[in-house]
Amino acid sequence: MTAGSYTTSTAFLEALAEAGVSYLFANLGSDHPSLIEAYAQAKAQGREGAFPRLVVCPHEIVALSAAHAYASVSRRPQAVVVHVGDGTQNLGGEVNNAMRGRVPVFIFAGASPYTLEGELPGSRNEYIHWLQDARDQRGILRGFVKYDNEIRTGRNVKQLVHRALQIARSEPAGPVYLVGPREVMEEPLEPYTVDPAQYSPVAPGALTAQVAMDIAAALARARHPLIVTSYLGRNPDAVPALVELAELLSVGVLESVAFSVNFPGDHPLHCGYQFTPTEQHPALAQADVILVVDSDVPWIPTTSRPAPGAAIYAIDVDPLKPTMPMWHVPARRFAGADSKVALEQIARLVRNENLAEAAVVEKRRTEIAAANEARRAALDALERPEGDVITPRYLTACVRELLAGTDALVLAEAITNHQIVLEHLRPATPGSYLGAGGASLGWAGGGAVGAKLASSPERAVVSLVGDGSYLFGVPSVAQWVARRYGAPSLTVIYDNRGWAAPRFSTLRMHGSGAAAAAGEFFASFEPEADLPGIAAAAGGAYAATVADPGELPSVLKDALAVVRGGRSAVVSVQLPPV
Ligand SMILES: Cc1ncc(C[n+]2csc(CCOP(=O)(O)OP(=O)(O)O)c2C)c(N)n1
Ligand SMILES: [Mg+2]
Repeated sequence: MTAGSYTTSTAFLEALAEAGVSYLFANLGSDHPSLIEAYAQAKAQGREGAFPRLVVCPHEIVALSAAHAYASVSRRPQAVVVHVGDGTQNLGGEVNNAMRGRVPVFIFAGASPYTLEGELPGSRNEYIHWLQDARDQRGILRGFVKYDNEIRTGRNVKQLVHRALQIARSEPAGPVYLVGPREVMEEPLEPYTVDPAQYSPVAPGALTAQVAMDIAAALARARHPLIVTSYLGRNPDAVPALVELAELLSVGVLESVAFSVNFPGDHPLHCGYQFTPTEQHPALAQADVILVVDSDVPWIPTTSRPAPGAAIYAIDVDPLKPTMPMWHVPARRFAGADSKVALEQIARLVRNENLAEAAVVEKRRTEIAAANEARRAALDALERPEGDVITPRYLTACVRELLAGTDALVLAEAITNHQIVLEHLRPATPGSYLGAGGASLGWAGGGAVGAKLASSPERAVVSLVGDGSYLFGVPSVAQWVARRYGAPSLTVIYDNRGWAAPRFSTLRMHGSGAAAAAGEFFASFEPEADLPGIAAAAGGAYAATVADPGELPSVLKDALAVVRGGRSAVVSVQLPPV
């Protein structure tokens, strides 16, 4: 390879940067010499800015989680580079998180060279090239990405990158996957350009006039209207649209399985949060008209469901969810639309057609606000330790006090404590709270790195994670990357020394079974590893473990001060063990 040569890899990296990708979270291998060479040449030529910044991630889960969180916060797609089929498999369930979280991430993996005897530059020259050859590399991710393709020539690699990113960014946004064999990535090219403006994401969709009117009229006529949402707040600009509609008609809002701020947690019309309820939710039972907006799990029918006669309308960027083999909501109308656009349309109709009856709206507002105030007061009363034991509710209240009045972004991977975290944190600022959106644990470790890189230096990134989730996130790697790239964050471990979730699931199925009788759920981590110590060893983090409720506020305060000083901190908060 001569100095200054321009290859498929050069064009590939240029196209990513031209499309707005700032970071390439990379785990490299024998498939990437042309990428490494392209970076070195760009540096030698003073053209580094023409490529995304490369962040070395010694585990793929951290790379994808970082790209995912960066893209969520910045609302710009980010890229991940992994090693052939093996690195692709190491992405694991994080691809599911990116898909379910509807986050635009571009994943590239090299592929084993397809020539054996030096026929082309890039041909096999290491033993590993035989062993890494996979029968259907793209098939590994096909169930989890919106688009996959192979780069077959450098001559149109830019078009392919832009097309993949156009698909990734168009709603429902999601991951895309390209593979490129070594020979193709080494191919010499004449430099060329493609206009990224020709690959903009599909414009947001609106409701038809008829559907908008049907929904506006139904909400206005209802005695007990309710809005249920899960991920409308992925777009923070959609939150004011929901607030406006809710206030116009005094509609209560229930956040179900929320991984973003969809509605301000302190709003009088906020009817609470639900994840896996064990009882019927009163607002769902009472509602006669329900508008489900952007939700995968608006309720769990076996436990908590709407009344049989309720009129249900569903507006979603992804109304039928074909990526979920089984899914249904008994709605009388499904509409595919952007939630912000749709809610603004409905609110406009309510105003223009004078659909809101002032006396009814005011009476309902008072009733809902009173019920919600009572619910919050009952929760407030639970915000205390039980004797000398820290409870998850007390811990979350301490975190809320710690962050009050500061610019903070909370990442949540609190699992059985998800609902408690939201009930006591009550995040109100759009974009100030983020979860993976999917079902695979280990997101917050890398997520905190990506979120911090995407945030202003003043903004504190604070992860609230289960001890199991902390370990799934490969904390040694996440903390190393955080230090190396100057992305400090505070991690608070809801440390119950094990997995409460499978214990909970077993007891719900076999409450009086043998496992319950024996108290054996294979979920305990005793004797526990020194979880903060992992972060100290790998990333130089400030490490603390706290069991005394009285000490908790000051330990958290000290840890946050350390983070503000530029160093990560991990605090294990000892809760009652599983
Ligand atoms: C990658 C992955 N593996 C396994 C699971 C199954 N799982 C769901 S919750 C859970 C336990 C999580 O433990 P922790 O983070 O400590 O939260 P806790 O249950 O204690 O609240 C497990 C193992 C999963 N969701 N994802
Ligand atoms: Mg746990």
